[in-house]
Amino acid sequence: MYSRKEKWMKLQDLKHAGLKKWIDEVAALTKPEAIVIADGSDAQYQQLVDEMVASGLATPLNPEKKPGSIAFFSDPSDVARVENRTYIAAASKEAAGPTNNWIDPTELKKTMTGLYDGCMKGRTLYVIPFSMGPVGSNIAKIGVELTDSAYVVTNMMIMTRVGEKVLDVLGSDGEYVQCLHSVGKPLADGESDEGKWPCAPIEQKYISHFPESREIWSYGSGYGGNALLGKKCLALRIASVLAKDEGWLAEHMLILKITNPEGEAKYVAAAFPSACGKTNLAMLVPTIPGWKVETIGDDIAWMKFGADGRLYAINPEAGFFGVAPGTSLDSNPNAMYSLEKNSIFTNCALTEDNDVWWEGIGYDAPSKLTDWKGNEWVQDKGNKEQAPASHPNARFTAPASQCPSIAPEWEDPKGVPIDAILFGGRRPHTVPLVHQARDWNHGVFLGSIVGSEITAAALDLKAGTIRRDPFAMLPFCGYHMGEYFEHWINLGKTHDQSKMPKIFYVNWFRKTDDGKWLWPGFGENSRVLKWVFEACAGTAKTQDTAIGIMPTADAIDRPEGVSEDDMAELLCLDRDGWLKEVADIRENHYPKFGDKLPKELADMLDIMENNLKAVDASASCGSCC
Ligand code: GTP
Ligand code: SPV
Ligand code: MN
Repeated sequence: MYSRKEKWMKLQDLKHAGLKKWIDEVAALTKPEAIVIADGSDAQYQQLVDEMVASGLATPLNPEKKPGSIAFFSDPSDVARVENRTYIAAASKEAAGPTNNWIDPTELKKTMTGLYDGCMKGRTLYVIPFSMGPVGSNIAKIGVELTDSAYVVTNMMIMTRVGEKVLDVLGSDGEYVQCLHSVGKPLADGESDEGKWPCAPIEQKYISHFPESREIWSYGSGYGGNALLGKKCLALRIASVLAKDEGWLAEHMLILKITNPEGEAKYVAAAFPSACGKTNLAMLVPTIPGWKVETIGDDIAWMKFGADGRLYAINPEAGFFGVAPGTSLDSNPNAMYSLEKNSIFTNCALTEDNDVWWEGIGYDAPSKLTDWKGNEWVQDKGNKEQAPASHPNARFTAPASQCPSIAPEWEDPKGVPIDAILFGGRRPHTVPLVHQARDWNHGVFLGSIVGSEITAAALDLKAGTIRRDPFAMLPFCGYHMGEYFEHWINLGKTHDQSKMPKIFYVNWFRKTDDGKWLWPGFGENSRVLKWVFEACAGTAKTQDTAIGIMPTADAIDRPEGVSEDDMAELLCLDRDGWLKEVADIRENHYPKFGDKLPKELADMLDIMENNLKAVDASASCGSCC
C-alpha cells in the first residue's frame, strides 16, 4: 500500500508505538495511497514544491524577484477561517461556553469519522511532527498533524519546527497533541486534483477541538487557521485549556522588544483581533529618533510566570502568516524583507513576470495581472467598485529568521519578561489613542470589553460592523469565556502585582467624520509605545480620568500631519460615547456570560459608569467627539 516516496523516513522507523498506532488507524480510515513522514529537510520541502508545481497547484515565482518562493490560489470559497464551522466539542455545552459552537463530542466524532472514511483515496497522507516553541524547551509543546495537503506541509515547515529532531524529543512514549486534517474532497477512481485546490462545501467543513482529550479534527478546508493546525487550533484553542489548568496564558498576542535611546529595553505583548495590526506593530520601524523596536512574535504568545514572579513570553511559532494587502516598504518594510525569498503566497495577484502584487503594496499594478481567481485584471483607478486583484485576506508565509528586526532572543527557551500588555482593535470612535488600566483587574476589564470592526480574516462575518472580541480571543478560546476572564483575575490574586505587566488599551483606528484616519498609524505608533515605555518606567505624563490613566495633552509628540485639534480628539474623554459603551456592555455583552462573569468585572463596569456620570458633561471633550 505505502509504496511511494520510499526515500523518506519510513513508518516502521518510528520509535513511538502510540504514534504509529494512531497513524495506522487514521490510514485504515482515510485510505491514502501513500504515507510520507515530514523530516523537515530542505530536500523534502523542495520535492513537495516540485510535485505541487508539476500538478499545477503551485506557481513557481520568478527566481530573480522572489527566490525559492511559490504562489497558491485557493478555491474562491476557501479563503479564511470559518468561525461558524469551528467547534469546541467539550464534554458539555456549558464547558464550551456561550461564545463557542458546540456539538456533543461523540456525535461529532461519528459524523466526522463518516466524512474521513476513504477521504484520502488517491492522495498521500503526510505525517508532520512539529514543535510549537524551540525544540526541547520546557515551554514548547509537540503536535503531530496528519494531513492530505502538501500545501499544509510546506506551510507548517515554515510556521513551526518540523521533523526528525521533534521525533527525537518525543522519544518512544512522549506526549503530543493529535491533529488530524483533510482537505475533504475525496477523489473518484482515476480522478486527480489536476491543480485544483480541493476543499469541501461549507456544510461539510468542521474545525473541531476536543479539549478533554486534547485532539483536533479538521475537515474540508485547506486554508490558514483551518488547516495549519499548530496555529490557532493547538497554540490557542487547545493551549488555552492547558494554560487554565496549569496556571499560565496562551494568547493571541504579538511580542516586541522596545529599546530607548539610553539602551534600556522593555518587552510588550499586544492582543488585537485578526487583521488589526499585530504583525505591523511587531515589526514597527520607529519614527522617533534613537528608539528601536525588535520582533519576538507577531500572532501568538505563551506566557508563564518565572521564579522571580515575572511573566515570561515565548513565541511558539517559527514563521509569519501575515496579511498581504496593505503591506509595503512604507507601512511594514521588515515584513517586505522577510518575504523576499523562501516564502509562500496565498491568494495574492500574479504579475506577468511571475511576481506577486497586492492592493497597498506601495506601487501601481503593472499593466496586466492575473487576479487571485485566475482572471486577467487591469487596474481601473477610476472605478472604486473594482474587485481587488488580491483577496483582502491574502497571506504571505515567511520564515521569522528572515525578518531583519527579529530580536536576538526570539528563540530563547525561557522567554522574555513582559513589562506591558496592550489591548486594541478597530474603533472609529469613542476609544482614545491610548489609556492605561489602574491595576490588574481594571486591565482584565479592558481586555474583556475589546471590540473591533469586523475584518476579512473570518469568512462568515459581516465586514465593517463592530463586535466584541474580548482579549482578541473570541474565536480562539477553547473553553467558557467567563472562566477565561476568571483565570486572568485569579492570576492577579495569586501573583505579586508589582511584578506583573502594566495593561493598556490602544486604538490606531480612529476616523474623522468623512472616514479618514485620524492617526497615521504604523511607524508613528512608536510615539504611543514611548508613552507606554515611560508609563512602565514611572516617568510618563499622565492624568487620572473616568476610564483610566490617560496621557496629558502634551505627553505624546504630534506626528507630521496631525493637528493640535486632531490630537485633542484622539486623546479626549468621550463621556457620552463611553456611556453608550457601558450600556452596550451591560445589555448585550456581559449578560452572555451569566453567573460565570467574575464579580470583579461587573464591579468595574459600575465604577466606570459612576465615574463617567460624575464627569461634567459640558466640560467633557468639547466639540471634538
Ligand atoms: P492576523 O494575522 O489576522 O492576526 O492580523 P494582524 O493583527 O497581524 O494584522 P496586520 O498587522 O496584518 O494588519 C492588518 C491590516 O491592518 C493591514 O492591512 C495593515 O495595513 C493594517 N494596519 C496595521 N497597522 C495599522 C495602523 O497602525 N493603522 C492603520 N490605519 N492600519 C493598520
Ligand atoms: C487570524 O485570523 O488571526 C490569523 C490568520 O492570524 S489564521 O492563521 O487563518 O488564523
Ligand atoms: Mn492572528
